[in-house]
Amino acid sequence: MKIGITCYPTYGGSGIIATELGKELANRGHAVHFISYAMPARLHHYFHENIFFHEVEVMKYPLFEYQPYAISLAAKMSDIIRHENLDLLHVHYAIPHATSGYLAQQIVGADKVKVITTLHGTDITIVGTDASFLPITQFSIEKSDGVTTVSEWMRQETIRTLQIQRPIEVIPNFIDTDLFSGVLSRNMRRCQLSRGKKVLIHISNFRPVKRIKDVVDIFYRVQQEVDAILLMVGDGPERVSSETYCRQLKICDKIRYLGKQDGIPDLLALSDLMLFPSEHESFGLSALEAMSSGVPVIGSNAGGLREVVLSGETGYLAEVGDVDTMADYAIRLLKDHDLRREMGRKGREHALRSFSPQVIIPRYEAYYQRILDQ
Ligand code: GMT
Repeated sequence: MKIGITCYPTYGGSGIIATELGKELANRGHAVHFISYAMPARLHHYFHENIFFHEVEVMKYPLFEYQPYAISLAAKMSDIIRHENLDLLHVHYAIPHATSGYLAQQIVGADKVKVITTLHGTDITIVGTDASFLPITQFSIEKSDGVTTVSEWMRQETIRTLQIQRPIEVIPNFIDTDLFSGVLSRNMRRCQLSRGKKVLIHISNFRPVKRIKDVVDIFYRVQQEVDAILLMVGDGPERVSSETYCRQLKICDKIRYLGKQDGIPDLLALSDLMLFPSEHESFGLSALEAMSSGVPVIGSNAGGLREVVLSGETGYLAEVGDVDTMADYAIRLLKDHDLRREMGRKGREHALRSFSPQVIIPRYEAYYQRILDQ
């Protein structure tokens, strides 16, 4: 197939999934055309003969106080659909990609290309349901030829909040289980970060939905009982207030803010436990990366995370905001090496069985074919 993929090119989960999906499809012989305003982060230093990148440029003009990216994207999409003869366009994150996809399809003709939209989470739960976007989100989803999302919770949430009539297919996220194997690289074996202490890790975009203060509160309780450090990986609006809070608690010497990192597999291989106390997650890709690396996850009993972390087997889930219970679980796991290792082993097994590319990519291929046959 000839497939166009549009996503945010940054470090967010939706961009990562879109890029890794493109790579896997290219390995299976499909031609994959990425269309975005910048090359997706996971495509840097990666060359494949079946992968193409088309950059969307938005003309600067004094009249434009806000640059109209969505329509420049639609124009670029229509050009690539026509000249590369794309069979389908798979857009990740509804706003504005599903809208641009619909517009591009109208330009080239609905018989020329199918548009598939994957809903990733905040495109529905936070952005899409905001009054300023609601009608266009609903419209663009209903007009897509196919709609997928990453968990059953997210499917139900989309129907509940947007009253979507069209069927939504659940295809869970996947990860490269060879890359996230929990094996320390040579470079990391030399790393002096932990110095024999237990390592807790949190990875996110530091947005309010991630409940960053809870991460620090949990760690505050943990470090009173266990000799441990916390790695805070990623960056975003809550980082500064979180650092200020650590100073107030006087535990800055035990918390390392590492910012955005490429070497996530290495950092996970070094870790004993992941903290993921989000308000909700459509899926929780970082939790899956941790499990695949053999790292148990302590998180919230909310949203799609319940479909990823098996509470009591691959980690523990507690009610949103219940930092005491989460800290108790963390302390129990950090003090019991055998329990932690067993949970890590089950997490790895669960990742391999349910979320590997070998399991998930054929589901996307079959879905594409179904939509093309309609
Ligand atoms: O909030 C984020 O983590 C970023 C966001 C994105 O679109 O990049 O993540 C969402 O999509 C990921 C990939 O499907 C999911 O793993 C995350 O759970 C989801 N985030 C939320 O639902 C808050």
